[in-house]
Amino acid sequence: MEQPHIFGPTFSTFVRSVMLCCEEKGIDYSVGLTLNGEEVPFKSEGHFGLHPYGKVPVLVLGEHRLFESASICRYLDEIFPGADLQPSDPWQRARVDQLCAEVSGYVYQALVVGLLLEFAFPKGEGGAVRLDKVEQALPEAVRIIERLEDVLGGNAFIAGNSYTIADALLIPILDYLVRLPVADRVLSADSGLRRYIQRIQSRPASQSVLTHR
Ligand SMILES: N[C@@H](CCC(=O)N[C@@H](CS)C(=O)NCC(=O)O)C(=O)O
Repeated sequence: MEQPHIFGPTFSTFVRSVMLCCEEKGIDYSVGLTLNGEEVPFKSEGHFGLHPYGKVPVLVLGEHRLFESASICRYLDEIFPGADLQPSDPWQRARVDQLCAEVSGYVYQALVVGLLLEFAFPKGEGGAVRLDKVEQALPEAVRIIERLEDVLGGNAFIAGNSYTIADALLIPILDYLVRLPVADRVLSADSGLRRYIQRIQSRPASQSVLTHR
């Protein structure tokens, strides 16, 4: 089997999700804004040649090119040996798929676009964080966290009792969230979700991915 290349920077939450799936399954992979060892600048013609919307990640595997993080993770899970990252039961698998879409859509929008990017790439005067934008984003972030608390319930993993692609999509977002100066306003210090984050952060696969800069 050829070695997958994940096209994208390692600070991207979605790139990290695909890296996590590789790490959890023990797949050797390469990662970066490169193709066949050549640099492909972000938003360049070459990048749009790989991804019609100029986003990351893109999976490069032999002649195959695939975008959309959850689709990439599902494909890698199916073709490589190692731990299964999706349940075999159709209902449980559909629930994991639903969660993947929920995390990639609603959760990403509220927590990453609404909040994290405001701190990562401040657009205020003189490069300051726009605190009014942060305040506006907080209620929806709190609502999303409450929803995730409900989904988690008393389980060890976000979709039940085993690690799935949904955890790989979620943890890079939550890992950034807990480092924000406003983290305590979104996530209480002693909650099931906090303990979930710590548990998943401490997995060997997470340790090698979430510490990338
Ligand atoms: N639905 C896509 C979303 C990809 C996405 O939004 N990636 C972000 C990085 S985390 C990106 O490329 N942002 C750059 C941009 O929007 O221009 C997926 O699941 O892969």
